[in-house]
Amino acid sequence: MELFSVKMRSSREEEHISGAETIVDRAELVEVVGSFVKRALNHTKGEPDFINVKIEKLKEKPLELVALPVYDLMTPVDEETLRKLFGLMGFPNERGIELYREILRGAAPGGKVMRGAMLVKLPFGERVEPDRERGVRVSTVGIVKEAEERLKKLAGDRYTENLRDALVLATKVLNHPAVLGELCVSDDPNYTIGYVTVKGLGYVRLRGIKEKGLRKGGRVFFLKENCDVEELINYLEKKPVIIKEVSSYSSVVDVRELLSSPMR
Ligand code: PML
Ligand code: MG
Repeated sequence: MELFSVKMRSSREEEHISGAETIVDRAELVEVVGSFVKRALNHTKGEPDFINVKIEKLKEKPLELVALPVYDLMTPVDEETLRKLFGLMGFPNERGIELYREILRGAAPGGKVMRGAMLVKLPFGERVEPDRERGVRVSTVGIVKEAEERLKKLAGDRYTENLRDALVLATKVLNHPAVLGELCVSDDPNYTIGYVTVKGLGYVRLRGIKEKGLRKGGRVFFLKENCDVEELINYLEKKPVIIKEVSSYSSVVDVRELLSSPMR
């Protein structure tokens, strides 16, 4: 098999609109590029004036991972829920809430949306990403067709392309030993589901993480104190990862159910 990484990003007047990427076999390349361009042209954030599609042949065999278990929290999220999830991660709750609010304001200079993630380190949660405008972009990931189909089946009418893409990225991120968890708020104004991942638990989908219509969003990766940031960034950007299997999808009514999850 000849595998290729395909990446798309679009913007208007230099402001990021959307991005997508995958890893595909040579035979699927043309179809996938077409679908990415279509996606860029039909984004709810508006019409781009710049679309960049990059195709690269993989030089190394991808790391094969099983997707994180998904817990769909059916009750709307509030800051108290987020505090509990930061607690599970072992991250200071109040600093977590500050970062969440920073995302809602726009975490790049001037209140703009960052294209990539903030990196914050224990013990205090100071930001350590080298570029505060761009952040750190997770890249070179994909999911095999069978796993995608399985996720569709498990999630049923709660499946979205955003969920698929986010689960793939989040699985790669949390797989790194120095990552404790992640917080994500979509920057799509019409998409109000976000998530938190927690090491040893999984991916917790959070409904109503922002007000509908808000054109802000972003990600934070929570890191252990001894994390080698340069090595982590290299892994997140360059290491090819492909999701081979999906684990589970369960509904949760109260976040407290997760505190005693058998996974922990
Ligand atoms: C994004 O827009 O980049 C983030 C999407 C988050 C998806 C959350 C979910 O549906 O579980
Ligand atoms: Mg997005």
